[in-house]
Amino acid sequence: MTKLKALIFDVDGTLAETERDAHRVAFNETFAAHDLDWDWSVKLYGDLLAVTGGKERMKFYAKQYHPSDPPLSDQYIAELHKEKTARYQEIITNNPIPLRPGVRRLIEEARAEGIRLAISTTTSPENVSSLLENSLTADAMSWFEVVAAGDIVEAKKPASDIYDYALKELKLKPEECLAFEDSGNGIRSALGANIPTIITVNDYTAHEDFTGAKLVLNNLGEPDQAFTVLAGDAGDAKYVDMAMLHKMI
Ligand code: XBP
Ligand code: MG
Repeated sequence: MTKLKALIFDVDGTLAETERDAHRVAFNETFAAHDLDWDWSVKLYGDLLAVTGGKERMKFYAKQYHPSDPPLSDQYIAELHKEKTARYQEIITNNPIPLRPGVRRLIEEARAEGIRLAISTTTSPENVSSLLENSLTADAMSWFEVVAAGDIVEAKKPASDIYDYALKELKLKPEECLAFEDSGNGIRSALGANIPTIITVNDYTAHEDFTGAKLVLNNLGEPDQAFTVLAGDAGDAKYVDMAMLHKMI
């Protein structure tokens, strides 16, 4: 029997609902500050999430939605993104975004058991630390042995590179880990690295294809707030805890 050794968490949409009210707002504030006639509505942003990575998303948007405008240089996109990143951090520091149900409980339980923790995300590393320090605990970065984030790999999710990198750094086999994701791009990335994956959906991702997931849930649940199983078999469990995860793997 394989022993579960590490949990690897996606960030945006999985640990916290950061996209609509933090990333999106930071993009829009940056566009306005640069007199760019771009405004990403809640609905449009949902469509744009198909492209992972802020720089990649802006490039895609410019090409698809403003095809006759002169193309923006990589340098200008990088400048916009740097500013967007600073604005994002300001937003989540001033108004911390709560962790999703069950996230803190599961992470604390895993730590207490000596289960290793890692992050695998498309967003920039400084955004990960801002979120975790503001929404989990001040020294949260020391809780995660590996933070695989942003441009550390060339190809972002749905490519498996970021999970391959996390596995390499953890020196673990994929079957010794479990990944937690919220999106179709995320699960393709994790499964591409052969890591069993649990999905917690959100409003932006609920309609996506989660073929191959161990479980698809509305959230991780809490002892007094059972999860809803959308696909897969959770047995008798009503919320995700370490006992349930050890049985699953
Ligand atoms: C989600 C993303 C990110 C964020 C924006 O990452 O695709 O691009 O929307 O962050 P994940 P950046 O779900 O993998 O955590 O602007 O820093 O890319
Ligand atoms: Mg995500």
